[in-house]
Amino acid sequence: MSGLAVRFRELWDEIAPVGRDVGSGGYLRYALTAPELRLREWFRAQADLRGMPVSEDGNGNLFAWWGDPDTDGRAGSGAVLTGSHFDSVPHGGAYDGPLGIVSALLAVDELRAAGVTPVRPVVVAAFVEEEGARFGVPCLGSRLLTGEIDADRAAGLRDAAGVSFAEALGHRPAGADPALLGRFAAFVELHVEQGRALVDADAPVAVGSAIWPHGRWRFELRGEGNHAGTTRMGDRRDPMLTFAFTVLAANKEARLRDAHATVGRVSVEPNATNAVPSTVTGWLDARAAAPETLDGLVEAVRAKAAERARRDGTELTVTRESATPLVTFDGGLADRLTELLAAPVLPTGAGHDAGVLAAHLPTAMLFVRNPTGVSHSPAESATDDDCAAGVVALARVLEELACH
Ligand code: HGY
Ligand code: MN
Ligand code: MN
Repeated sequence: MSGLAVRFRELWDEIAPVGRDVGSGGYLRYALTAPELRLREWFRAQADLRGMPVSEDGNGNLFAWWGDPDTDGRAGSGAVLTGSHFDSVPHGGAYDGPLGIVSALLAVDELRAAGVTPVRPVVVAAFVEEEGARFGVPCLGSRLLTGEIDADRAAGLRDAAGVSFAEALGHRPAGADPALLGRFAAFVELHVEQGRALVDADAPVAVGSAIWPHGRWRFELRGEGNHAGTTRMGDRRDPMLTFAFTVLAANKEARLRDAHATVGRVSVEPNATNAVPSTVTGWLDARAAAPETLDGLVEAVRAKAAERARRDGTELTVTRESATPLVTFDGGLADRLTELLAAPVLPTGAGHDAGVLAAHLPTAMLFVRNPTGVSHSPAESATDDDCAAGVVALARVLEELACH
């Protein structure tokens, strides 16, 4: 194993146990909860070891600065931003998010070891609540920074225990920060691939070309709670029936469109074995290569659910909770990195903070090979050698963008 792969493994092992569930081997790193707060403190300590002041943007996003920080940790214009997120989905993998942050810290080390000094600041970010696993809106931190979500709406988002984002943050989020955003000339996010394209391409690193449009829709189905043992089948208004039909419809309509539809989260009231439910709420995660395909998919699922609700005597409410348009990464930057790295180019169906920032500054993504291709699961993986190749690639990109 290369020296860099050994250094990667050493740094990686410092965070690997944080938030790992003993039972599943997956991670429970919800934004601003104890495990993620420990990772934020680790990040601050690592930045301190590197003499990189850390600023916070008032939304929970952290920024470690290499080069020209003034008193409050902010710096001059033209900074090159990199980094990713620490938070995970429930029982998620180790690499989704943290790999981008650890790789960025090691890329700074590599450049320094090579005697390289940036002429513009290099900034490593840790964005808050990228997965939306606690407060329901993905990329919450980057959406706040860019003004893509209203600070008051974000402040009022609540987790399953009823804790608001503002309470978890300790204050009302500051919201859009155009002055800070204006300090960055580009953003490059390194991320573990969430698929097997790099396995098939037999390459350790790829450059991102686009992010599929995608979003989350809440399907609320209301019926009539009743006794499971005394209520005749013909007398029921059972929202679970409508919900089950909706899930099957989503699967079929997605397949018909070569799109992706997932219902991985459901809540049932009263959620008792011997009670016909009164309410069933399910969340549809829908994604497609083209916006019009996505729109058609969601409308087809909504129409099928509404038709079934009429038959079941249940009431349906569909609410869009978040949406990300088709993101095409900055062609000039992507081309420049593709040529620099002689790497393949990949689209992705996964959302990222880079997908939010891409509307505000030149943005690119690097993907690191994932042998299983699996993500949002304990089976997510990457080899130390491929992670080292990711660090080398990111260091070359940062040198290209910040050192000339
Ligand atoms: O859902 C996504 O695609 C991302 O992992 N947040
Ligand atoms: Mn993810
Ligand atoms: Mn991610």
